[in-house]
Amino acid sequence: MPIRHGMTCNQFIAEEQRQFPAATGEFSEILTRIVLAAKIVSREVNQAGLLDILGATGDTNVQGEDVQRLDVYANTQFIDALSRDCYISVIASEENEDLIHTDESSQHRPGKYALALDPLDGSSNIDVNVSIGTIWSVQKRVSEGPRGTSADLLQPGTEQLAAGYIIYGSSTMLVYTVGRGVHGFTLDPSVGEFLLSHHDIRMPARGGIYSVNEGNSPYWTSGTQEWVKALKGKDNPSGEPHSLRYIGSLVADIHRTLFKGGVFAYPLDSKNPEKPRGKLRLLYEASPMAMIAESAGGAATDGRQRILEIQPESLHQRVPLYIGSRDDVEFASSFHREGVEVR
Ligand code: P6P
Repeated sequence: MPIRHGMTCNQFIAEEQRQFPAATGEFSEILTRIVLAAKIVSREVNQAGLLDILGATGDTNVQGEDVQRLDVYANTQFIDALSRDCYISVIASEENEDLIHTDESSQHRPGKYALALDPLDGSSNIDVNVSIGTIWSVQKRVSEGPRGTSADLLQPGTEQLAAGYIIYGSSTMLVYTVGRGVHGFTLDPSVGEFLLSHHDIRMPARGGIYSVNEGNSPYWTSGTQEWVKALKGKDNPSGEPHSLRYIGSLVADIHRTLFKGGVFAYPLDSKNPEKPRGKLRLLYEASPMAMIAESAGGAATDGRQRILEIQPESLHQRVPLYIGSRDDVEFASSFHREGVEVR
């Protein structure tokens, strides 16, 4: 079947698999499970105001953040969809301090794959109806034996087999890559299918938008302050003062950057001394988004090196992030190479 606009995501996954005659279908099954969970979570997110599922649970997660009920729901749906008789052996989720070992009774054990998951990123925006999202990444296991280990997740981002996000916004879109281009699928709720709407998305080489929380500027390094000052002038890749757009929801800010170009950044800041390496997490935020950015012709660094080349040291490790158009990320990195220690 040729790739055509409007084909379902599952049809697309099957067509992509046909490019690999030796494929067993296990990897494709993982992708179709993600599609299923995305449909279920999208339904709840879009009805949240009606189903009294809004609001916090009163718990805090491993990040010390208030857990919203939809966070818990999304985490459960993705873990269930990928645990039962699937090929994932182990999951690292933002919502869980420790590794999740999937269904021990699964007939497919031990699974050959591992999943990193941010089940509902930007959840603080849930109650005010701002777009939120799920971020995911699939790796091949490197450990032996019946149960996955953290080593299966603590691999550089270059080892990711697939990465993607779902943005629950004015429409729900699933955007993913297996390293052969980035493709977007828009959910048609009337038929319950994600339909191919954006084939082979290419990020502009530069853009006129920068996206950063300027409220943190008193806590930035001098390099970051100089960088943002340059963006407000003409001495930058576009030659014009940039516009500032900041939604405060990573998936939404990066989704806009993917299509319009420019740069999103969450720099180091001295505001949170207990988070000495930035706010965003490497395994299930920066690394999957970096694979998407690079597959679309963009770039992603921590200010000094490719995000994809960082060797993770812990499941919930944080990193500074500069991601977006190639020229804009290079420009941002040029202000940060000397060192990333905050003042
Ligand atoms: P700030 C949401 O909580 C999140 O993790 C990302 O989605 C978003 O990019 C960032 O934090 C926003 O952080 O400190 O600007 O509110």
